[in-house]
Amino acid sequence: MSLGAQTFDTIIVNGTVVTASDTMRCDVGIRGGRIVALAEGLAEGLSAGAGSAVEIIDATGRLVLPGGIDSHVHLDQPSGEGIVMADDFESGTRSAAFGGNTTVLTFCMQEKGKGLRQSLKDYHAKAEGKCHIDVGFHLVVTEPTADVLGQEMPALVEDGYTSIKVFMTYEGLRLRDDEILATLDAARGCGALVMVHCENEDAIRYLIGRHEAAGETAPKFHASSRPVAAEREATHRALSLAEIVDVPIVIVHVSNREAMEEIERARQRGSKVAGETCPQYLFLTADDLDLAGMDGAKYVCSPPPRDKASQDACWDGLERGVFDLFSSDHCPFRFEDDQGKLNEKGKRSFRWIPNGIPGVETRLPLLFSEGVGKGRIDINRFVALTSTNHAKLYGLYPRKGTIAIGADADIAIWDPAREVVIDNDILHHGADYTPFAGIKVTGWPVEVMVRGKRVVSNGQLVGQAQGQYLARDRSALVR
Ligand code: DUC
Ligand code: ZN
Ligand code: ZN
Repeated sequence: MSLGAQTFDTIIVNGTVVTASDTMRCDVGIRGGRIVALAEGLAEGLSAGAGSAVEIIDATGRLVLPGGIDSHVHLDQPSGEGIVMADDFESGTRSAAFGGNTTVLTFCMQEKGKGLRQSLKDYHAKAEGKCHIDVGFHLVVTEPTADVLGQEMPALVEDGYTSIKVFMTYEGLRLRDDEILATLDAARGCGALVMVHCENEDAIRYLIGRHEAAGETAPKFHASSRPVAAEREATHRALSLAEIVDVPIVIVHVSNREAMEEIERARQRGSKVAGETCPQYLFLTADDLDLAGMDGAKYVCSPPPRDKASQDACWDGLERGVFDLFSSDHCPFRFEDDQGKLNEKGKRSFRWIPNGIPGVETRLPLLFSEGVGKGRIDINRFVALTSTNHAKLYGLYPRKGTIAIGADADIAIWDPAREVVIDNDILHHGADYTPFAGIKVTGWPVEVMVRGKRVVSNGQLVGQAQGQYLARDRSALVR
């Protein structure tokens, strides 16, 4: 068959193309930023030499995957008095690109006293012109007033902001049960997908107070002040509240088996629930918070990493389909910094250590190496967990999250044999450490393109910051 009439800007040849459902040997033809052909022999008769208008990328021995979509990333977010997040939209999306990602969904916090629109305006200004990959925003509802729920949220969903997050913990952010119900009910009305951070704030506040009264202020007490039961109870409550108003939800950053069981039980009752876990729950434990001096502060995040049995449970959940999403929950703070982990108050008590760790660049290699490489999941499930399911759940599919005719040419080419020891020096985020230092992985993304334009090539950032804001459809889970 002649493909003579076809013209391409770029052809990826000789690679193994992988989607959430298929693995195939074919070339990928790209034109105008989109995938326009998947076939053998697309470059026959063309040469990559000077004068050829077509860029030919030889992917011999490599995997050609949809670019990663990390749907849980915090960038340039206000984080409390005197605390500064380590990544803005420039450094955060740069780091994400080097880690094989082509889209990140970040959080827009509703500032107290402001509406959602005003907060969004601020976040668009922070992101404008700075992003190396495509970006969307989840809305964090902190003040669910009648105006926010009745007017702003439905209008914003129509405008493409189709997901929101609510917190059950952190004084100042947490919503009470009636507020959560009202938010879920409003989301049901307009088709927004609600993500819930499930931890029982009252129990945590009590335990923090008890630790401090006993003089137990080291970083390791962050973990014991936020026990599994506090996450399990809140997970159960969030699922029950969603059931009461009959609306799908996403339980984010699940850290242990008991919370997983709550998700499974809700599904058995007929609820539509998506589950997310993150690298920290597979690769870290509470022992990491118990390092000498203040080093444990590097691992302070919420929910905290648990024990080995919980790690095994989370792997099991990835294998069995309890989890739909594997996200980084990238929420970076510098360690040696009085505006970061080691702020003055943080040195006095774990209560003041900012919660969150960097991980947007290491998410994919960690799961590829320990998941696919060790035979726990296959490569198609890897693609589903790290890209396709994020696109489907957050209204980007089929434009994003797959390699198919008509999709954006968002592609990561992987060297499946490259061995890398993770070290902060090789990463591109703004943090001064990585909690995953020392882990040896096999498999690394070597070329990354967004809408057909290379962003990372041969270990270098190339081109200008051309990431775009993504207006999104409603979630496949609410449709
Ligand atoms: N929740 C998140 O989702 N990210 C970082 C901190 C937190 O509590
Ligand atoms: Zn959270
Ligand atoms: Zn988060």
